[in-house]
Amino acid sequence: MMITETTIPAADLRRKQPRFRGMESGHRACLGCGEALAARLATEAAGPDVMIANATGCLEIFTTPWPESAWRVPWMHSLFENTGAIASGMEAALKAQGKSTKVIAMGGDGGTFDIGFQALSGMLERGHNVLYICFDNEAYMNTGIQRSSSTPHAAMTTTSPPGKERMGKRHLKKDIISIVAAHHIPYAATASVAYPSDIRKKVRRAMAVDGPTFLQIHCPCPLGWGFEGEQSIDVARLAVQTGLFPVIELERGGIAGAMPIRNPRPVTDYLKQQQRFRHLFTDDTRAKEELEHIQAIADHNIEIYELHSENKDAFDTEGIDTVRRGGMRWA
Ligand SMILES: Cc1ncc(C[n+]2csc(CCOP(=O)(O)OP(=O)(O)O)c2C)c(N)n1
Ligand code: SF4
Ligand SMILES: [Mg+2]
Repeated sequence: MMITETTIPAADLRRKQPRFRGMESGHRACLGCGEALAARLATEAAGPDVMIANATGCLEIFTTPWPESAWRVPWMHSLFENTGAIASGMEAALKAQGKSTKVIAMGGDGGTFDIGFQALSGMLERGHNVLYICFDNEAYMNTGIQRSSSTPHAAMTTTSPPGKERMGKRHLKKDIISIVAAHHIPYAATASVAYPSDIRKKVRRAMAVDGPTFLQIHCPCPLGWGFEGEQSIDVARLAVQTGLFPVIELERGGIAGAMPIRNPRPVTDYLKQQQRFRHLFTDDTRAKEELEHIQAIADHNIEIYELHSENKDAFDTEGIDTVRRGGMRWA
């Protein structure tokens, strides 16, 4: 067929043909849910030729209230503890049928750092061709905000309340990306909902790898962290800009890239936005010490990943595309 000149402007064409959406709107997530945004961005970037295994958790619950579903791709609910095993089986079955459909496993931090960790480790070690995405909102949100091994030090949850004994969670956030990278998988990365083009780039990169890949996306939870839904992106961005959530890439266990921080912000800028840290802004004598401790954690991250950017960089925390209030800013 001859392609003839069209009178429809390209912008109109783009509007008439919206890009692929693996997860539709109209689900039941809270307003400003970081996890919902991250899942939408990731499935958009992955495209239609995927199958998803999704662990129990908020994402699974708010997208599939029987008999409805927000998913436009084949999707299966797995248990908390076996997402890695289910995804491995799906991949093996597709391979046996000679199909190239990519399997994506999805889980919250509880389902990934804690309960599903054994199956995840096995999946990575056996080299399955699966992209595992962890939506890290730093607690077991779906069951009422219990602490997980991803909950940051000093955060208040229903099972780590501040009191006489301690100021919120006593332990440190588990360094899951290093543990995953220690499996020497081809590609592992962290990302944040504040930087959507970075998420898309990393999903596409992982999709192109024939082997296990892992993406940890930092997803603020307005309900569990205690802030208004409209602040989600600001809070997510501050986690990166303070150094508390380093955005990095690893290949075969070694650091392959990092998003530099142009103007590192004090951790208090991030913490004071959230009710889960409100006990650190009281006249309790332990509060100052905890704030210093958290600042030391951020400084350590900046040092070990060499995140301080001395010059303007197109891909640093100020240069790269981010979501600003009132709409997207695209390069
Ligand atoms: C083995 C097991 N333990 C506990 C539960 C109850 N449970 C369902 S969802 C959930 C919280 C999920 O937390 P996370 O994985 O971090 O996902 P989020 O809801 O925060 O997105 C829990 C504890 C379960 N379904 N299975
Ligand atoms: S509780 Fe948190 S993670 Fe769950 S739907 Fe609401 S905002 Fe999202
Ligand atoms: Mg969680």
